[in-house]
Amino acid sequence: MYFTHAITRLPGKNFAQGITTSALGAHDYDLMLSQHRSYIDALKSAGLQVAILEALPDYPDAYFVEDVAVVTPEIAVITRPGALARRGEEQAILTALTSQLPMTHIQAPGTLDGGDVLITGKRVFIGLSGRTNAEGAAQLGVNLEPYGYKWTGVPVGGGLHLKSGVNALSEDTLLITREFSKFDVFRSYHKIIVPPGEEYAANTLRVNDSLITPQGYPGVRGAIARLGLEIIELDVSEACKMDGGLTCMSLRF
Ligand code: CIR
Repeated sequence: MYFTHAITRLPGKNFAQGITTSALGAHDYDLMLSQHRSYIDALKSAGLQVAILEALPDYPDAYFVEDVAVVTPEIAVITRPGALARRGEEQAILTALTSQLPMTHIQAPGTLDGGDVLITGKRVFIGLSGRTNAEGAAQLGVNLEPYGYKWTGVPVGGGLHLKSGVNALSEDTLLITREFSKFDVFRSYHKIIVPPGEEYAANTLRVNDSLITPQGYPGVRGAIARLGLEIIELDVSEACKMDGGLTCMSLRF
């Protein structure tokens, strides 16, 4: 969880044409840009050097860069996004990562979205979701095993991604929805269970000594404040309308 770099991508004017299941009202591009700028500022204030890539007009969801690569200190695995409309975004991340790390790719028929990949230390939980299939999960696992990682598939059920419902606040503490907290695979972790109605805030991002959390979830804020880390609250209403959140908008390494 100690990172030095992040990659982000600017949302495009057509960001509202991305995939969404939410009906949370009208979209506002200027507001999206200013919220995205605040997000970048938060990453910088947590100590990261932040690359900002240009918007991709053909891919309105491309600013959710987390989904197109899984980056560990040892290797970058370029994904094969599960949504057809997003297939191709992964090519556009290559140049940003090429100089940094050895690289490998998820191959067809595997599909994998980075939003389904939760890494704590050398443990990797891979959500089996509408976006990530068993083949994609296994390919990621096999690519990481040589570096000492152990992986487990986790059925995601109705949500978009695994990290829509569970994220690591430290190597042994998870912020987790009640539903995921019942899963045996998470039994050895301390768990902070998000209060009912605050499930969106399970997508809280630990960066170095900061926790970046969505604004407007007082129960989660109160619970995570006890960890003694700096809390940065951000309004991410526009990304939320597109089914995205804080982890989704960057790659950290
Ligand atoms: C999608 O449906 O793919 C985007 N609208 C949202 C992706 C959010 N990404 C993430 O949770 N990692």
